[in-house]
Amino acid sequence: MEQEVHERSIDPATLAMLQKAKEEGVETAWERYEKQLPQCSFGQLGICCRNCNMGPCRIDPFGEEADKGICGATADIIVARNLLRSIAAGAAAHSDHARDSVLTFKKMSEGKAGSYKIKDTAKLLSLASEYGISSEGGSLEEVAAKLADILLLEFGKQDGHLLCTRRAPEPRLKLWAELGIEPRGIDREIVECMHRTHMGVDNNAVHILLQGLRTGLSDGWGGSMIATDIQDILFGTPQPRRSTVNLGVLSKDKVNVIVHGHEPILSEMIVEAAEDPELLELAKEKGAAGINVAGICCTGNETLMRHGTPIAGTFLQQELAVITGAVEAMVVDVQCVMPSLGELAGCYHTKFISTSSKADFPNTVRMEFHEDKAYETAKEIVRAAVENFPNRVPEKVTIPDEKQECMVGFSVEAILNALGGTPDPLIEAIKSGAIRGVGAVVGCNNVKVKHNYGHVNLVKELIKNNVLVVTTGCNAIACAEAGLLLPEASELAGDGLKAVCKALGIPPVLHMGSCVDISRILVLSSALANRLGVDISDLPAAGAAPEWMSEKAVSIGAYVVSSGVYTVLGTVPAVLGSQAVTSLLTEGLNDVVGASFAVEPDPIKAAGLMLEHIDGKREALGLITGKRKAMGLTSER
Ligand code: BF8
Ligand code: SF4
Repeated sequence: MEQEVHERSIDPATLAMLQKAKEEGVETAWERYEKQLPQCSFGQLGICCRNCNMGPCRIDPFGEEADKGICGATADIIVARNLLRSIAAGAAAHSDHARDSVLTFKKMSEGKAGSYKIKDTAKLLSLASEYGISSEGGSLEEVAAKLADILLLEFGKQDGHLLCTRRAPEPRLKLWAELGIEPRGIDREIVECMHRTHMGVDNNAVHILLQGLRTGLSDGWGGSMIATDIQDILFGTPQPRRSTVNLGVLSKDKVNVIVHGHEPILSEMIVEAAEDPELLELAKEKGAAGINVAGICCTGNETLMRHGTPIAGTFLQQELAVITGAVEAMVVDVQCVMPSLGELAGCYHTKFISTSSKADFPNTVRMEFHEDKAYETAKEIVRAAVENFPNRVPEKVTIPDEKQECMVGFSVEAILNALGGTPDPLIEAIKSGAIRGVGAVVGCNNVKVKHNYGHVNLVKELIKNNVLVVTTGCNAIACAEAGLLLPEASELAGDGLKAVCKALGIPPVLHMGSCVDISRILVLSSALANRLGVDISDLPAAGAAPEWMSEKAVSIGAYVVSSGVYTVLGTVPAVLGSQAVTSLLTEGLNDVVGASFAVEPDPIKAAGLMLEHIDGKREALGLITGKRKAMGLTSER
């Protein structure tokens, strides 16, 4: 049965564009989802295997027909192997992005990456000292070159463990060592996943899953962390600033250029090129009032955090941006880019420009982007957008009114700054019970969930219960669209959190960046745990991904839980076909890494699970619990 348009999102701008799509007869992810229904239940349960050409094999979940693949692989083995391949793909995506950042950084240090510069010298020097590089007497570029060399080695490392992991608290490091899951070289972990899941290699579900945890860790405490650090040096460490979000940020009279994908290496240059006097002059000649750059997905988060560039939408709004009829160029690099965009762009005047040597799509204009002539290419891209402005068809243009203000830019450095230089005020607020705990809410949109419903309701429920929320990725954009990233949103928070937010002038939901910036959440968790003299798993903290869809989210889940953070998923991972894997993920992991997953599609119930977990941790730490506080008691005993 066809779903009514209003059931698809809680966001009015999204609904308006879905209605427009319907009237204009263009298809979006929602229609394609309906055509997929009912989705294959073997796939949903994770019990089909195509890892060799004797297959595909599938296991009968009712045990009446095949209970093994042709090679003898059971449901447990097949589910675990499929999960491991997803983790590998997710870790590869984050880490390959990181590699490109470091390669650009290296070229910059050699003077071979024309327009890139060192933007945050303090961060460069602090990383140099962390990695034991002397900055005495050498130029900043020399220091950068040495740092780049050390970081590049992390990808192909054959001996020892990843250096970033040293940022984790001592007890966590010890635990990883005991379990044999300390990540080694980043590429090595990913390659080993592919090897282990080849036909006839690793056939023990627990053994396979441990490699999944290790590979996840090589992403969170490796690739993602390196990407964040290097991007901060090259483009600046985010600081609090204001901006706007949602489809209403598109301009009626300016040239609209959307940057979509994940790598700021490209979007930074586009933002700069859009201010080029020559192109602004050309825009005027073409009848436009200027050039407006807006982001989608995580590359949008990167430029939002560092420049306050507005964001046009989350993952599920990428097609809707084109449907406004007001986008001159949709410029994409890698990850989360729907291949449908090419055909869709053909229904409007939009130029769909792909730029990465790794990612081509149907019906794109290819304008490949290389660091040595980054600015020149960015200018060419923006020029193509400007020249496309006269092709805009006024009758086809509808820009929704929704344009929400937000406050963003909460890097760890910015949070510590807001706290007066140390995490102590936050710790005191947690100890006193003013802040009950910290919730990390992250991840995608997924057509299986009403767009933004899971994100917004879960976060609202947490802040109402005095949980300070840190957010990244599409959750951050969803929260911004709902007005939750404003200091004024503390009115929706419980009294304790409200008072803290008011005193510090911060929103109750802190935007910490893109998905690779979940590494910032790991660093913050370590700082809090170290200050309290405990492990991350002892903190009154919990994570959630209410609408996740991507394999990157699977890798993130693996490293967040292995780092000790209980995590609630809003969409069901393809593991239910194996009782053993399911119970390991939802229970067994507790005994292994001190945290586990839960699955709860209802965001209010999901928040309830997180609160329960947070209260349990408060109690274990001897802190005042919500219940005792409500009874007017000020201490635990
Ligand atoms: O890396 S949250 S839909 S945009 S995968 Fe993609 Fe998911 Fe959005 Fe960013 Ni993250
Ligand atoms: Fe079937 Fe085994 Fe081949 Fe998978 S690896 S397709 S289960 S025979």
